[in-house]
Amino acid sequence: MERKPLFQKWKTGLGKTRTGLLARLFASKDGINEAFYEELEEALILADAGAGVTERLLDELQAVIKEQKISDRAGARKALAGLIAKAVTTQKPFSADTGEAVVLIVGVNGVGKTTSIGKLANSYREQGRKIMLAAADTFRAAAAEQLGEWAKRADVAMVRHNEGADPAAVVFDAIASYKAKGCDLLLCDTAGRLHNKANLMNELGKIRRVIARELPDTPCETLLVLDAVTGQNAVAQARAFAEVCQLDGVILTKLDGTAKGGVVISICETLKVPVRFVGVGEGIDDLQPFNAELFAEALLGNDAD
Ligand SMILES: Nc1nc2c(ncn2[C@@H]2O[C@H](COP(=O)(O)OP(=O)(O)OP(=O)(O)O)[C@@H](O)[C@H]2O)c(=O)[nH]1
Ligand SMILES: [Mg+2]
Repeated sequence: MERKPLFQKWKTGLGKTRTGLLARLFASKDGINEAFYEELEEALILADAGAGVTERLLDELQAVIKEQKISDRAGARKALAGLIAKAVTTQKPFSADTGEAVVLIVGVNGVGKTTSIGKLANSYREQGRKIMLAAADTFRAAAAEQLGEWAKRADVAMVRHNEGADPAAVVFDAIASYKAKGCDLLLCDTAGRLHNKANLMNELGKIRRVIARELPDTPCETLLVLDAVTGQNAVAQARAFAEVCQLDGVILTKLDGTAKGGVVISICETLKVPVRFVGVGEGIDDLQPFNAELFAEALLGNDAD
């Protein structure tokens, strides 16, 4: 019952990827021949699944096709969707979904950190959670104002300091307010930069230490926000972040504006961390919890649903 609208959103969100080579390839009535594998390889590379992932998926698909004696492209699509879903599935639930949690949002400039926090705050508030936002991006002018706008729209509380303040001090005060108000989810915005690794490491390390000290029994996850439009560069960015801080998951934004949806597979495979949410637009409702099966089906352009 609920599946249809969500699936529609995914289909719209993955619009550019879907109407591309992958969808056309599987819609073809031709059988499974040499050209099929060649075109599939090209389509997966163009969707930014990455060379290594593409090669492995093709090998696995070939084995399944042989084993199950699949002879048409609809069957191949189903088999590939299963393989892709398996590659991007995580068994570990998102900590905020299982109880009280702190979520630290990191990522380079302009990827959609603040927007994603606004969407997350709204969605979890709608689910009955009590949210506190920490405006720990004290680096960029107007960053706190921007988060403040989202706090207003999402109808949640926020703690901020002045520009240039210590981000860890903002988080410290946000935790005090979080405790006083009886909140159960703290979302922390951070400054978007990676140009100075030592600084970033210090800043994030300090924030995590404050959280560990002030909320020792609350799980804390760091989510890296990546812009899907940047394709394989997003994977490189993720590697760079993984070098300086602990990463627990990814939010992949702007999936609505790119034909590079395959990058999801690449991120899961290379980083070994789950994609938790995907951004499919600029509106407050345009953030979806990541669903492996729906993603795989939408990516391959399954219009049967
Ligand atoms: N189309 C689309 N646009 C998005 C999405 N997520 C964010 N944006 C847009 O991306 C732009 C940057 O978003 P911000 O949330 O300010 O990004 P940020 O990472 O906080 O940026 P800095 O704080 O400057 O590092 C805004 O114009 C957002 O509306 C998405 O899923 N789809
Ligand atoms: Mg921001």
